[in-house]
Amino acid sequence: MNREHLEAFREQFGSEPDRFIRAPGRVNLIGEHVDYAGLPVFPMALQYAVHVAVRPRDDGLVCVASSYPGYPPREFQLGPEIEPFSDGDWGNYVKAAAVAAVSRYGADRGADLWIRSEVPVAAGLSSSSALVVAVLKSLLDVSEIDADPIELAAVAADAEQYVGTRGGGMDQAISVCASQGCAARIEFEPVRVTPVPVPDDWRFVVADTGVQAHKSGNAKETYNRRRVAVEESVERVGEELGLAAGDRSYARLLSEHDAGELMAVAQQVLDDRLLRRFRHVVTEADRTRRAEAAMRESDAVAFGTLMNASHESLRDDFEVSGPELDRLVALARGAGALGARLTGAGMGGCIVALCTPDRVDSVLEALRDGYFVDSPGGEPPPDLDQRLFVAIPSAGASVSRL
Ligand code: NG1
Repeated sequence: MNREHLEAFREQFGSEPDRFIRAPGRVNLIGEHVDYAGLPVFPMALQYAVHVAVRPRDDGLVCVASSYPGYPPREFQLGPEIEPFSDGDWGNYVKAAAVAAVSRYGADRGADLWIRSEVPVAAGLSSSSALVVAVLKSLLDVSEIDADPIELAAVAADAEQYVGTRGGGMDQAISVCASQGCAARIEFEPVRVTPVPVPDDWRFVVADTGVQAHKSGNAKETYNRRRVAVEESVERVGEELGLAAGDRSYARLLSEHDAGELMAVAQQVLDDRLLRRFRHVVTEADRTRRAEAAMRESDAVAFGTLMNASHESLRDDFEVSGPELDRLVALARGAGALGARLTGAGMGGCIVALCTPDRVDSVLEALRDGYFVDSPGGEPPPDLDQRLFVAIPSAGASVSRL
């Protein structure tokens, strides 16, 4: 709990909250743009979270306000039909959670919610999913509904589609199910979460380009187009391999063929654009599996090398990097990071770099001086702590009663 948060709640609603809900953002270490292909990913939850101060209401209204500029107060009635606000309105993330709370769990009690987010918005650190998970947990908690975490993760992932992005389920699963000190392998269909302890001497540095990729706005089309390309490719390759329509999944293809065989078939049936999207997914699946093994063996050099290859694939084959992301990646590598890559959907947002403890300061300094400070010896931006930091693998969402 945070005093300013409490006071902001009092000022907005004229009463006291009786519980706080916390849902963390995440940094994806590897396994990018493959969750919606049904393939495993490997993120960890951050020390930064969305916090909600909550007080139940008995009139069925959900009233929500936030500290974030540009996120004005919103209110609506809980019920079987909840019409969205206009396209791009932040309140739609709240409504997404409310629709799921009512339709999937029968929640019937409204609430006053005051939201404070430490997760940079539209930076590829999953601020949107942390918000959906935090509100969903809040609305279930006031209705005294105790949800199974794995089921909640899947419900939150479906819920977020209400805003129009056809995302995968990685962000919600890690925000709900993360374990302190661990990354996690997340598998899909059905969701499964396997914690993997992060070695004590590994440091993941996160740096935010400041280029925002709003998935309820400018980045939605690009993201959805990538997903369509990924789905179209697997359909065509699966068909060529004689699989029945319902069986043409990446998981099925990869269980029966190695990457070389799949690429040989793909070359016959896909145009250049789809071939590159397909190659990203197939090679990223392999990198993700090997990266998990490298973490289990504390092989930081191998992990870093796989991160580098992931970035190259996202830049060249998947085309979701950009000059700012490439620049941060180059600065981190140049200062001694073992690997660096864009993290999250891309098109802006953050990079993540792996370093040994003795290199952390030089990597932070290189990023700060080479990107965040305009001129040598100049001042960094006031929010530098949230834009450049060492990620601490943190626990999943939680509720605390006052
Ligand atoms: P971010 O980084 O939060 O925009 C998005 C998707 C993930 C995943 C990644 C790319 C949502 C809520 N999140 O994450 O499911 O596909 O892109 O790996 O759509």
